[in-house]
Amino acid sequence: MTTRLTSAAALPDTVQRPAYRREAHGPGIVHIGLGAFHKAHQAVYTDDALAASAGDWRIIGVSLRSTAPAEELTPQDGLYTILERSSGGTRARVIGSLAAALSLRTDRAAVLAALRAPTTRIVSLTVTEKGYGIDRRTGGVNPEHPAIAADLANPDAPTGVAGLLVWALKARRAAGIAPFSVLCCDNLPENGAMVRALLADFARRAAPELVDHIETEVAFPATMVDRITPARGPETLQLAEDLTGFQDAAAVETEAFHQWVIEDRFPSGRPDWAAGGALFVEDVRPFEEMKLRMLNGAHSMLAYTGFLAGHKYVRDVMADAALAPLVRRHLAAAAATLDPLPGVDFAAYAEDLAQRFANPHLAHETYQIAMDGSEKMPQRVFAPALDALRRGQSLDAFAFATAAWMRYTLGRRDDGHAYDLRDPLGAALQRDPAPETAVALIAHLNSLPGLIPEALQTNAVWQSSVETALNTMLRNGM
Ligand code: CS2
Repeated sequence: MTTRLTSAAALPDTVQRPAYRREAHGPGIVHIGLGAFHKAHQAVYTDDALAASAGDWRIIGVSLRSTAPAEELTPQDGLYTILERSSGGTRARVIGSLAAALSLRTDRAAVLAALRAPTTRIVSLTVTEKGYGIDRRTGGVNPEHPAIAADLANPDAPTGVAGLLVWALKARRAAGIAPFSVLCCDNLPENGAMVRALLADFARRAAPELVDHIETEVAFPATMVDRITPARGPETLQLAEDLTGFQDAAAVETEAFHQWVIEDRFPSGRPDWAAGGALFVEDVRPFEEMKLRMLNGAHSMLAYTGFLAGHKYVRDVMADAALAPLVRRHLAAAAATLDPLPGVDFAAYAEDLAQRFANPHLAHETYQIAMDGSEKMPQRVFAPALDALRRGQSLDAFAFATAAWMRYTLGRRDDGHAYDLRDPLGAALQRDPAPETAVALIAHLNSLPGLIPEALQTNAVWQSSVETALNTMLRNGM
């Protein structure tokens, strides 16, 4: 029987391992959202930074609800394998940047202590779009979000992102400890400013004396993050064991490509993430728009169409001769809504994306990407549609993607087989009885407050384009 991964010492030479003495580096980051994406992205950049330039920047990883990441990682002293899968083969690498893995549910005191510790100079976040509890209409908190509601009622026992961070910033300020920088790594537009507005609004309701501190003294650098990282498949752990010779309960699969563009505002310092290839810029916005509209927009479009057309994985959609051209059309339409970005060729970026989506070694489920559509469609599809409208460009690609998402919200396939929507708005999206015509379905989704922009709803070209596509999908099947 193979032994469990607990040390990098005995790994075969084919496996890249931490090129630094782990115990010589103290923690400097608390990361909230200890999922596959963090393990395949920020933790890898930090591993490179520690190897290149040292520093006390190891990461204390925290899960807010699940206990699984801590249970998998703690017996392995925080070590885990990433499998980089491309046409060139699979490369295994063991990452050492995690100093500890905690769960808020079972390690509450340790999490709070880490957030308060003067050594913590950055708190980074990957909690997915729905994890924050933002009301997109106001930019402030959504008081109906479960964690926001719980934490506003009981700010001294926080459970969600806003509650925890405001609690920690307050405790630090009272103790004379400088605030940490807050680094949002989720696929949200202007993610730094968005989280700042969220925390300021939470504070306005729970700790008003802190609003000014949050707005003027805490840094919220914006980021664009990219690495396609599917949920772990049944063969991931076996593959990790085959390549490393050790049993690893925490292995993740990802692609070879990775990108991180960061606004360089870290008053209390930061790791040398440029060593791992991170790009530091003045203004992240153009990069983030490009990525949200092209990669994520096309992803959502192909997830809804692909799932309903019976394709389990993204790569299967790209192998479908009817759907692949629609994905390329979407990429081109999204690119046309962007201002030129010096040094970036959008056509080449689109081609790279099509290749990445087609990666035959990545088992990325369309159903995974289809999740949380109400949180994703605004920045991925509606925002570029509004820009296309302003620019007098065709709306067809965005209307088609919207029709596919609308069709998906019915929660049943063409053959009647039902599936779970997995969307925080779930109950509101699905009306009972279900709308039977395209017009009725569009009217229902248009009526949900703050979801589909007015300017689209009142535009006759948009309406008819969505209706035509949706009618075809309903009558003829995806
Ligand atoms: C995907 C993203 O699940 C999704 O919604 O579009 O997770 C995507 O894979 C990443 O943003 C790639 O960087």
